[in-house]
Formats: sequence, structure tokens, C-alpha cells
Amino acid sequence: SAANDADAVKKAQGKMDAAKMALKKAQKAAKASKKKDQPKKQKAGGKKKVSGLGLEAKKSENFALWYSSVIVKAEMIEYYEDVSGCYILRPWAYNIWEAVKTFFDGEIKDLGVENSYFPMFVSKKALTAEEDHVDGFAAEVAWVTKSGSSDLAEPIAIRPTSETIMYPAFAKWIHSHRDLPLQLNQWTNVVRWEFKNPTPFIRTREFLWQEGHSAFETQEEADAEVLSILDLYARVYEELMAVPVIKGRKSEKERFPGGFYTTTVEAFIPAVGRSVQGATSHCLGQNFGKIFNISYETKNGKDKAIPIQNSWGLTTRSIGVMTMVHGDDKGLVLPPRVAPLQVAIVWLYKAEDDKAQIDAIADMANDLGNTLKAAGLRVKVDNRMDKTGGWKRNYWEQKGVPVRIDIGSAELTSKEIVMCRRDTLSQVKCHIDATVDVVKSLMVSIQEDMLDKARRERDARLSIVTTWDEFMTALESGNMILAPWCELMSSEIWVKKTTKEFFLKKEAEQLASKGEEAQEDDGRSLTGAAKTLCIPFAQPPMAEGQLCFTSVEGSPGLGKKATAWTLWGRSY
Ligand code: 86X
Repeated sequence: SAANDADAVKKAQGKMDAAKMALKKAQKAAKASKKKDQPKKQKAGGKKKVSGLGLEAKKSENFALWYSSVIVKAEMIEYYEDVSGCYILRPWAYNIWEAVKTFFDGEIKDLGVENSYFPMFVSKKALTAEEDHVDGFAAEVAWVTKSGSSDLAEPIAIRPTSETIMYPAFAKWIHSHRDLPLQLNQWTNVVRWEFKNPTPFIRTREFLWQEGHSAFETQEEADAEVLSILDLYARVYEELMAVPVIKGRKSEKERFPGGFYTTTVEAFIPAVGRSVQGATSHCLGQNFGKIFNISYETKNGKDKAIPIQNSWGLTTRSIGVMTMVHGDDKGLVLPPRVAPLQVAIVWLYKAEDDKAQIDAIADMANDLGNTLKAAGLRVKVDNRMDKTGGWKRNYWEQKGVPVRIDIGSAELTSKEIVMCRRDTLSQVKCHIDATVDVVKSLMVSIQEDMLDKARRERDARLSIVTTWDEFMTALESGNMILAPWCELMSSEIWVKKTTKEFFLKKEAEQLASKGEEAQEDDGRSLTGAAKTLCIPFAQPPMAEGQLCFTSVEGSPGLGKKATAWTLWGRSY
């Protein structure tokens, strides 16, 4: 049957995933053992080359390998060989998620939102009650079909999102206008069985998120919440993760199908020229309310009305975006607000130092560590005796700790502290008595400078165009594009199709000119269609009579007036 065929295809794909991963693993292992077998090379100047410690690739040369290398070496991710598309979040990553959680959770509570927890299982009947929102996603739903060896009476889905789980309860709780607003949130995992190639944090089959669901009497209240939440999402990205985002509304094609309108924060990864949806805040209107029979008696005591609902979500994808934006060829670079550790103190001694000298150095490092901790900073003194100073420096660099302080004999006598900034790799010096103040102000400047730098890099890759030719040129150089658009869905479909074909053809030509030699996908290839990212809230002025940028022969936008500046790009 067709269902069996589909299952077979899925199985085969799953196997291919597993095979690909096994291959990668084997290649990695081979590389590693080769390295081990090779004698350590001596660099000119007599300095030993740090072997097995550096990243396997440069960000600008092989982005995909660079990224997996960064997240593994920073100890954020452990690959989970058992099930493809799933990854272990190690404490270094989970700590970052907790920082996001602490901030966001506090802010939504101030808005009147309460936390709760709903089951992760949902019947087919409930899941598919609202057809529009399942239509495009049905293939991604994971089902539990057995307990032990016996089939369940009905297969049960694992939540891909919880609208259909929560709203039957909303119907029980909402009777009167006095029951509104109802604003609930939950911090959970969700499962979406995707078949596009998985990328840790960015596209995974299970991920962590918060999902907020609310119901209001008026459209105005719902609109206000959509925007307050979107603002919090922008703050998570910009103020915590130092990643600039563009706020806007999704096009008809890209909005949540079960909803009324969708707002989004969009980020950009300059290294690959790809944009990425940061988080979404939807107004669902009365659509779900009608289907799940949510209604209330209005203030006049006679009429029944259906509340206006919202839903909104932010996921662990944000950690991947931050890593991709800020990481460099030495590893992860963390903004101080979310860094699990803000300062790493490494102490070093020389072969000629005696025990008393070593103890004094260690004491100085630990005393300084305690002073910084007492001032509220997140600090670790690296007291490991089995590792060299060079190894430790490299270790904290790979983990992205914003500031590193090295303490040795020189510092013991001079009482001068050298702080190394992870973001710029530059040094700041001060007397030991000023360390708390200097580190505290460094935290503020690193946070600001990282956002500024990311914003400059993003802005340099944002093209503002008015014609189709300019659009294609900008797209070919991997830029995000702001263009005057007619907002017709047929036009967006046309752009998607045209750009997809263009880049497929180009890629085929490049392959042909290079011969049969297989090309490794290094994550920088410019294939992929362009789509709308959002219609930014911040709209530049539109020239009188401005035509749509797709106003060319063969396009549905031919001769159409532009109604909004719209952001386009290739996305994750
Ligand atoms: C869309 C909508 C919405 C609450 C959010 O974006 C934020 C938090 N939910 C989620 N969406 C689906 O509705 C969906 C449904 C099914 Cl059945 C599925 F398999 C995957 C889905 N993915 C996204």
C-alpha cells in the first residue's frame, strides 16, 4: 500500500542518515588516529604545535565541519549515535538555555503569564481537529504504536506543538469574560520527525522550547501580547545572545496556516549567507476557538463570544544561531550575559619554580577567583594539575569564556593582572585591586561590542534593491535583500521556483566544469531557493508608484505596485 511505501522510504532515509553518520564517524576516527600516529611537528621558533586541540576546519573554508567541531570541542554537544537527528545537550549548552529560560520566564510572569505542564501525547483525532495546521506537517508527526509487543488500540502522537493538546482544556476553563485573559506557558521538549539534513540546535528531531498560549477578549489585547512577546524574543537575541534580529510580519505563504497572522524575529549567519527564523509570535484569531468550542459569556451577560488566541515559541535553535554568528577559528565565543562562566583563571608555573612558589601562584589565583565570585561574577579557577598552561588556555578559548586571566610568577611579583578578551583576543591590564571593577566593565563592553560587531557584519550583507536583476546579483553574493514587493502569494511562489532552478542549474554547470570529482557539501553552497523572511515593521519610505521588484516578463508581479518593503533570503 501507499502507506507501506511511504514507511519504506522513511526507513531507507533513516538508514541513510545512520549510514552517513557512521561514515562521518569513521572518517573522524581515521583522522584522529592518523594525527595520533604522526610525530608532533615542531614549529619554527621551537614552540610545540598544539596537536589534537585545534578546530578541524576554518569557519570561512568549511563551515559545516567548523560548526560541528566548535560545538563538540566547546562541550556543548555530544553526538547521539543511537537515533539520527537527536543530540545530547551537555551542561555547557544547557546552562546557556537556563540563562535564556531565567530571563524569559521572569519577563513573561511580569506580563501575567503562568507556567503549566500538559501531556506530551495526543490522539490522532485531537491532533487533526484543525486541518490547516496539520496539513503541511503530517509527515513530521512521530507516533507511538505499541506498548511492549502489543499494538495500541489507537496510535498516539508525540506533540509537535501543543495547540491541540491545550485548547480542549481551554474550552473547559473559559466560560465567562472573567476567565479572560488566560495566559499559559510551558517549557517542554517537542518532536518533529524531519528529513531535511539535521544540524545540532538548528534543525533537530527533538528540541526544547517554551510555548505560550493565551486567550483574550479583544483583538487589541491579543495584538499587544503578540508584540510584547516578540519584543522579548528580540531581547533574548540582542541583549542576551548579542545577535541582531529584524522584527516583522510573515508573508501569507510563510505564516502559521492555522493562525491569523505571524510575527517573527529573523537573524542572519554571514558566514553562510543564510538567514534563520529566531522565534515566532502568532495571533491565531478565533480559528482554533471555533474548532475546540472555546467560548465565553460577554460582559453584557447575554452574548457568547469566541476569544482571540495567541501562541508563541522560542527554541534551543537560538543557541545554534549564537554559535554560528559569534564563533571563530579558535572556537565558541560567548556573550557574558549567557556565558556559564564569565572568567576562567589559569595559573601556570615554570620547571624551575619550587613548591612554595607554585603554592603562592595557586593561592593568588584562587584568592582572585573568590574575590570575583563574591562580586557576583561566574568564575572558575582551573586547578587541574595534569594539564599544561597552554592546554588550559586553549580549552577555555574553545569553550568561549569571555575573559581569561593567566597567573604566574610575573603576576605574583608585579600584582598586575592581564585579562584576555575572548571576543577580540586583545589584552587589558590592571592592578590586582582593580580587577573586580575592570572585569565588571569588561563584561558590559564585551556584550555591547559583540552585538555591534554582529550588527555591522549583518548590515554589510543586507542589500536594498528595487529590480529583479539587482535582486539576483545580491542573492548570488549570499546577501539578505530588502525589496519593494507586491505581496502576492503567486509572486513569492514564482520567486522561490525561479531562484531554485537558477541555482540548481548553476551548480550543475560548476560540477560539470570540475569533472566528476565528488564535491563535499561544506555548508557554504549557495543552492536553495529564496523566500520571504518577513515584512519588517521598520519600513523605509516607498517611492510613489514604485513597482514590485518581480515586475518582469513571466512573473505574476509584472506591472504590480509594491505594497511593502520585504526581506528575502535563503534560510535554514
Ligand atoms: C507551527 C505554531 C506555534 C506554539 C509556534 O510557532 C509557537 C509555539 N505553536 C507551530 N507548527 C505546527 O503547528 C506543527 C504541527 C504539526 Cl502536526 C507538526 F507535525 C509540526 C508542526 N510544526 C510547526
